[in-house]
Amino acid sequence: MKRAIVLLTLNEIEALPKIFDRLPRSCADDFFVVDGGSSDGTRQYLESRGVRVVGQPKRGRGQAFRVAFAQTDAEVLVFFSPDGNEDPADIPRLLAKIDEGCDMAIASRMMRGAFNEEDVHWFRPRKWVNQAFTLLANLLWNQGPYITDTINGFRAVRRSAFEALGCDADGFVIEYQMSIRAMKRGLKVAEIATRESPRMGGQSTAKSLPTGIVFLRQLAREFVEDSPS
Ligand SMILES: Nc1nc2c(ncn2[C@@H]2O[C@H](COP(=O)(O)OP(=O)(O)OP(=O)(O)O)[C@@H](O)[C@H]2O)c(=O)[nH]1
Ligand SMILES: [Mg+2]
Repeated sequence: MKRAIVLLTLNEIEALPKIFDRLPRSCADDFFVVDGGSSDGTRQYLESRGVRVVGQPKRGRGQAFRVAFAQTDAEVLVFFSPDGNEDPADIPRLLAKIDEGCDMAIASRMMRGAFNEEDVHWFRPRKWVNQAFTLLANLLWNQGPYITDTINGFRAVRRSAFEALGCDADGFVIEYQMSIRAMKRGLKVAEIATRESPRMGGQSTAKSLPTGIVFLRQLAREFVEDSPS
């Protein structure tokens, strides 16, 4: 089964060089980057390391996922964001879950044994909001085992599953849409416990309030999505 590791970048020049050499590239057949339009030298850094960098017609992580699938004939794609939040050592663990037969494997920051960036504080607004969206999705659509982190982008996805989901979200809500639709279609989703670390530099582009509103709107849209045939 052909596999690809895909990095998703938007202005990650501060963190990327600290992570790049730790990527387990030998566990995949293809390796490339989808870049959302970096202007800080991210693209130049990657090209100087001999990496294929693909641009996007429009900014947004949802766009980036679709560009990634169109760029490779790999049957499994694992998406990695090189900003410091994610541990490269989890990549082979996600791929192993796919090998065991699941359609999508998510690195969970919420399950037993996992660690969320906010767990160092008692006040965890982002985690709680994420958990509320996750609870709603599970209550509304999940007939299988509870999915603890429907939102994390660090995941491996089979091409057949991605095609069955028909996801059209453009931005940060793409992962939530993928998780919801995987539940609706009864796909097999597995999770591994991960440790989320802080950003190593650069800027987040996921602003909490606007992102929350987009998530609510997506939830409403998923109610009216035609049932899959
Ligand atoms: N290809 C692509 N990547 C993007 C785009 N927007 C964000 N990213 C990348 O997606 C990853 C996640 O974005 P972040 O801004 O870190 O969002 P976050 O992880 O919720 O926020 P932090 O907690 O600050 O890390 C990073 O690696 C970004 O560089 C985009 O439009 N296209
Ligand atoms: Mg991040």
